[in-house]
Amino acid sequence: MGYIKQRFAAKAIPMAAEIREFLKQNENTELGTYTIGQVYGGMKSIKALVTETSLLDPEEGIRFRGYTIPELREKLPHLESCTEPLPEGLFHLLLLDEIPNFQDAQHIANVWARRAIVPLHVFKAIDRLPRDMHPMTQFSIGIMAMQSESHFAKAYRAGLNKKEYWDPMYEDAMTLIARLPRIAAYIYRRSYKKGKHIEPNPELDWSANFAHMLGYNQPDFYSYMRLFLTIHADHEGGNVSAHTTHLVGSTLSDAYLSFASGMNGLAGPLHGLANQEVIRWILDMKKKLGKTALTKEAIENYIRQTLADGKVVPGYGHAVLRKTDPRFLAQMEFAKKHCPDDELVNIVWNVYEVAPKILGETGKIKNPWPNVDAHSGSLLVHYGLVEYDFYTVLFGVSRALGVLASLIWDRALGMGIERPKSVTTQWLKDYVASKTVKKVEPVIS
Ligand code: CMX
Repeated sequence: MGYIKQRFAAKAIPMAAEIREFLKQNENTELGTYTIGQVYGGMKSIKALVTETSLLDPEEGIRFRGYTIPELREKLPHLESCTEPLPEGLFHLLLLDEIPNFQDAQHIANVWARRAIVPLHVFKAIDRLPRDMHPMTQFSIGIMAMQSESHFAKAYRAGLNKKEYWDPMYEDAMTLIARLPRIAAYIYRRSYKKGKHIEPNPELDWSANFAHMLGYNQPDFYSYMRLFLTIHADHEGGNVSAHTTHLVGSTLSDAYLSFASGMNGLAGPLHGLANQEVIRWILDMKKKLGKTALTKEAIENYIRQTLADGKVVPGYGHAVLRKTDPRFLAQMEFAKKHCPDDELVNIVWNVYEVAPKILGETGKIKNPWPNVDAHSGSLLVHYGLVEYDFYTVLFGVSRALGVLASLIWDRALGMGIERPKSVTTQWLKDYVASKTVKKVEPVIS
């Protein structure tokens, strides 16, 4: 057994016993309350999931295993040539709840490098798809094509004891993470670079090798990819990509089936697709305003027009956050250091100056502040990666780290199949009519 896996087993087996004991004492303890509005409104703020890898505070933003984004940038191991953290180290933290040293991160990098070879049939499956099919659809199909390799599915069929479920789930998750950059880069090169593929460079870390296979070898772009792949990895368990992966996994679907489902959720414009939508929106604004200078006033008018047209301003708002997303701020800090004069980056900053006030004035948007997706596209364009339909795939590669670490934990802790109760509108009307109902303030935390 590899040493990361051994350390995982040493933590997970006692924790499963601890949770069983905790449940014996607290199974019937009441946990909050919720309203009919929340039931219709996407279950927001209802505490109904357990996810160990991260926790989101509406005011402060995400903490990965207790650490904020600035703390992670400071504490996670990095290469001598780069101050941004290695996502390999972040994965160690998410899985084991321990800040790794450089050797630990290197160990994970080596495991992923050894497993990175993608079976030929996966490339063949992708090659049969139309080149202009959206990259997220190709990505999901590529992940599904790898499912034939699932250790979990084979072991389950052979009659695996439920106490052992986590073990093949761990193997599948590690292999899947190892291969995602190659699949993503393959899709990018076939869609946009006439199928001229680039072989991996085993000398490079996971992020830099990914950038290299995409065809971008600037050291600063390597740094940005390390930051990008770290900050997009996890956002507690209720967001659509994390929740879908967990939900599908709760049926004992393997890591490939579960993660592909999560990616189909990430591909929606209200979730991960927003990173492409932001750049599309900014480029449209530039085109429509033509020769008009992009003053703050012109941007303000464009935002008002977007709202008047009944569209969302992409990259703004959040279901949980109520302040500027620290993942936006981390990218802003990166851009101030590396490309403060870039045109699109400056437009993003100008939008940030005017949009929150206008969105706030609508009186209905609960969070007028930017989220992670508001900044990433401008940096990607800066480094030459202009094909914005591809941006959500980058998000997806990163998201694998969080949701697959959680899936391994789900199997180790014996999380049950998800099956919340649904009711009809008539049931709710009868309920309201039959009782003296109490109205409560929805809890936003
Ligand atoms: N532009 C215009 N309207 C917005 C808005 C925005 N950026 N954000 C919210 N609203 C609207 C909602 O559509 C909703 O309108 P209706 O009442 O007419 O349906 C109203 O304001 C209230 O919404 P909310 O409670 O503030 O926000 P939700 O929790 O329902 O939705 C989110 C959250 C992110 C989907 C929403 O803010 C949005 O659509 N933002 C733009 C898309 C985006 O950036 N998504 C990425 C999120 C981060 C990620 O997952 O990657």
